[in-house]
Amino acid sequence: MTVRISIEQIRDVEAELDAKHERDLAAVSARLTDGGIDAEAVIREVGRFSVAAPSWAVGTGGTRFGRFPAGGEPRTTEEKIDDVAALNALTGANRTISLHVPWDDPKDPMALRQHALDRGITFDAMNSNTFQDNPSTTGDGAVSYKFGSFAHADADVRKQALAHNLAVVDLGVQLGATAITVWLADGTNSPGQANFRRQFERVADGLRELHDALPLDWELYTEHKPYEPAMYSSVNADWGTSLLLAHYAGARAKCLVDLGHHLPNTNIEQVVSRLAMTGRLGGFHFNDSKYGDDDLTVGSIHPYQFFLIVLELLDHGDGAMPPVRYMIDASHNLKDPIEDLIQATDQIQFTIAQALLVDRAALADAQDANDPARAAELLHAASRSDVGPLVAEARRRNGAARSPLTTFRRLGYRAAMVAERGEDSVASGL
Ligand code: LRH
Ligand code: MN
Repeated sequence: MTVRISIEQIRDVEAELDAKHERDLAAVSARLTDGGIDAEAVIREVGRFSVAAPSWAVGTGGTRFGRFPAGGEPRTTEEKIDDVAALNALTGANRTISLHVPWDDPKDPMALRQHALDRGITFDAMNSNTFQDNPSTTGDGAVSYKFGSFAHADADVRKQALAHNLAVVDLGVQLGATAITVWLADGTNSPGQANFRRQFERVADGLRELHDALPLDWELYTEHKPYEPAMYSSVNADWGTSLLLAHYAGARAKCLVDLGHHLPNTNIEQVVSRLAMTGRLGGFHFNDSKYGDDDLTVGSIHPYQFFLIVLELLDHGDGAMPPVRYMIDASHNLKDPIEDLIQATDQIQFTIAQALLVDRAALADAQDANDPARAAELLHAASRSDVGPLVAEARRRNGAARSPLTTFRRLGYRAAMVAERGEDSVASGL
């Protein structure tokens, strides 16, 4: 495997952590065992978990007010895979990459597949793009997505949007992927601009055509979002609409929950519970937000909400993380993109370990006994636990780093990439 960060390098750099890690792990395991919790089971479940890295977030993100490249950014999809492989070497929990077409538009998919395989990386859900006019997605400019794609009043635009999505599926098949996520920017910017019902029906028809054309082992994910870039209405604005669209599209259509795609104060953990209950919870785009779709680091603003979301997932998975698609969807405007993905993955691993400490049987008893204080005590006991040594041990057993961000810096990966790729290399993406 030709990953630029090897297990040996990590072991060497982290050798000084061994003694303290052993002590901390023994102490935490003993405390949990006293509390009737199987620390080994927590370590195994954290070690089993993996979250896809978005190809569009290994470069620096920006806003309409500016973009400040980090230097040494990946210039090709191959280099993006190299960076995800380096990330995975450090976390042991980013074993897949999610591509976004045409930001990723490999000329030789089989060579790209081999490039990834040689680095222990496989391809997760593909992402189509009918929210920008790109020659390869608009039939060389034959159409424009300015007024939408699947929702567009013009059948030629809808046909082109379907053609683009089918091309993304075709590429995914060559890469070994088995799912496509469809996020549509389709909507309106002013009252009266379009008929809500006809927009919905056109999108539903388009998604059904796409669903029916999928290979039998594939799934389709509808991703809802209340606004942006549409500023008055979005066709797929919320989880209810997304569920309606999935039902309409077909049995292998499910809903993808991007945590940033909810209006302030939305109870996202309840949305997760509802979708899971219907069997149509397809996956996640993990991130965090303060105001809008800010694409900030997972758990950096609302860590307790994220804990409650993971707890709903464990409830749905009967004590384990259910087999849905986990992806990070973030935009790194100021932090080094790889460092931000390390912190996001670490926060997810940490939160899974904490949520696994919840005594779910006792919680159910407290709920049945209408004892909210007792219930809160059970959640607090878990969410206030230091599970760091368990997470570090899970990573160590995966051949990864116990202290991934410090080790990333000490290995000088970014400096090596700046030397190789240049100060001003820019990655395609947001
Ligand atoms: C839309 C979104 C979607 C992606 C894009 C990069 O806001 O969350 O998932 O296509 O970000
Ligand atoms: Mn998203």
